[in-house]
Amino acid sequence: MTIPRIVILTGAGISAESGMGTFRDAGGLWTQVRLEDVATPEAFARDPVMVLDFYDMRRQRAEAAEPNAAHYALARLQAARPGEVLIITQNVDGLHEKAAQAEGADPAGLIHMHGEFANGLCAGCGHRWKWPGGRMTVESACPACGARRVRPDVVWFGEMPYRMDECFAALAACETFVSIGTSGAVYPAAGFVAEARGAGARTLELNLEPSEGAHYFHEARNGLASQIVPAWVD
Ligand code: BV8
Repeated sequence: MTIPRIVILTGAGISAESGMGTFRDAGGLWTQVRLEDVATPEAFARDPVMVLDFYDMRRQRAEAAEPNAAHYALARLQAARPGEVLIITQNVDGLHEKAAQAEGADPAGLIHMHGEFANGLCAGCGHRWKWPGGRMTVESACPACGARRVRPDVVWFGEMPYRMDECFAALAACETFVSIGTSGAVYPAAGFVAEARGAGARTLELNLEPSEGAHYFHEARNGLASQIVPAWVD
């Protein structure tokens, strides 16, 4: 990918209107279950059944979910400006891909820094593959090494997010940084706006309400992503 002129960071809020739920809003996932019990390597080692069930429930919800107007608007922007727009998503729900396929956008313009529900990962040999569907259990075997240590390909707390070098290179060179549907609570993603602004980019927050990092943004528009993102794109 060429150096993108526009870098867009998305979080759970862009998928809220697709029925995916968020983490820290009222009724969010972290109000229902402790992240320490389901989203750390220690939790997986301690109780793999609980962790695998938590992700199975969310994967099934994602498989049934459809992108909303915000996902489609970003995909239209990417299709209209090939190579110029990079989406870095914290989401693992696959909704940006579904929108990109529908709008003919290049999937190379998408970085899943926290992984994807769509893949299985072997905690034994590190093999990653497209999850064929169905439940992921402690009996699931790695197609490469046969080990029964299969986990969802998502980045847990305490693990290094994916493709950070590419993310920071894009933040250092982009003209515009837009953050959509994220509370700004989780690092390193929460630090992206400061990186981009420090490198001279214009920064914009599109969110239901001001995030924890709102003070870093030159401009903010608050409202539902399905309304304010298409309004910004179009
Ligand atoms: C790492 C997995 C190092 C997949 C997730 C103290 C200070 C700084 C950092 C730390 C610290 N203590 C610990 C850390 C590090 C830690 C961290 O940041 N902890 C936080 C809690 C303080 N970070 C890490 O561990 C990261 N790794 O640092 O590694 C390292 C170095 C060397 C070697 C090895 C390791 C890894 C972080 C990734 C964790 N995995 N998810 C999954 O299960 O989904 S994080 C999880 O939170 C999700 O990925 C999610 O995307 C992410 C952020 O949440 P949001 O997306 O922002 O969602 P949230 O609900 O919070 O907010 C939603 C927003 O949308 C709200 O603002 C709301 O108003 C808005 N909204 C709602 N509805 C709408 C809307 N907006 C528009 N329209 C709507 N309709």
